[in-house]
Amino acid sequence: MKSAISDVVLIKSSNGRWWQETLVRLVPGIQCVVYGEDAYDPRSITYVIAWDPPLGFFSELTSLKATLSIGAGVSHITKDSGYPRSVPIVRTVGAPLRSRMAEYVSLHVLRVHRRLDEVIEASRGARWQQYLAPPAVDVRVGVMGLGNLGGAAATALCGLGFSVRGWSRRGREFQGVDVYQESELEAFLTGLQFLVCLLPQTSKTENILDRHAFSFLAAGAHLISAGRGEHLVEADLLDALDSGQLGSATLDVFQHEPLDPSSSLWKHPRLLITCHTAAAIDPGVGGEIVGANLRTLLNGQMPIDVVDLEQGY
Ligand code: NDP
Ligand code: OXD
Repeated sequence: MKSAISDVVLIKSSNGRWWQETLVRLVPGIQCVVYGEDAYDPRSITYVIAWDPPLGFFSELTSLKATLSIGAGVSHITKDSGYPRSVPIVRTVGAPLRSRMAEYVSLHVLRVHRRLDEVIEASRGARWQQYLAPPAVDVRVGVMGLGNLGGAAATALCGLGFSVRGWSRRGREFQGVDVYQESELEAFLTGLQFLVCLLPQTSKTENILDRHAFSFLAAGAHLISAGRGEHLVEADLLDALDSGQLGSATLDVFQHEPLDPSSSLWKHPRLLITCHTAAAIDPGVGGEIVGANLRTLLNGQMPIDVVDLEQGY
């Protein structure tokens, strides 16, 4: 490793001390300071490891060489217009996140498809009630975003036998999936019975889950939103649920997290809230991924999971 001694890592996380101990163990010789807890000279900071830094966080970090996002998404960093655009951002991705997201999407598509909530209710009420589901091949599921996570979800859904469509910016081919490109959004949405959103948050994808999008879906379609809360227009969701245009929604991400206990979303009978855990992995595994990316950077190389700041993801 070339330069660990002169490099200083600033950590911004609610779990800052854990990250400090982990990185010092994984990257011998590295100095780490924790935002909000340790004193440091901003000009000495060469790397940042962060989740949801406050606006203005980067303004005095004049020696910054790269930022490592604790998370696969980076909108929590790029939302700051003061982020220095020449400084690369590396995101945290890998097989553990992919299999977690594949589990989450499969779980909730199957829960709705096999009417599990009603099955549980009948069982609790000692009612012998058979709920039959159509064959999976007759059910159209659309996945928005066919990247690391959307790709894993689409592959899992294909494996379960669903008829899977995918929507991505470039519309690149994807095995087993009927792929649509950015300009084909309406054709992609038309007649879907399930819509799964695994897009990154960019200026083009914000508010994409709105009444216009819902109007193309099959009546009573089901939404699973696990990309970012900023994709969803909450008022349009509630209207679509109340009108029956949507049959249910499963939401993992929100504009403000944690979701306020007074939010009406918690109370809607056809809404299931999960708490940004769709692709949550073991912290130790996440630490290993970030540590490996930091070692690559310190060796003077760029990790493969560097973000295209022009595209915003
Ligand atoms: P990737 O960057 O690997 O994939 C993004 C996908 O979105 C690509 O297929 C890309 O198209 C597509 N896309 C981007 N912009 C557009 C657009 N304008 N129109 C159509 N398609 C578009 O991201 P990941 O799969 O790793 O992660 C996706 C998001 O999931 C993250 O950004 C984050 O917000 C969220 N996330 C949620 C988690 C959770 O637990 N809920 C955990 C981790 C991440 P193309 O293939 O052409 O580039
Ligand atoms: C995210 C993550 O980016 O949890 O949402 O990794």
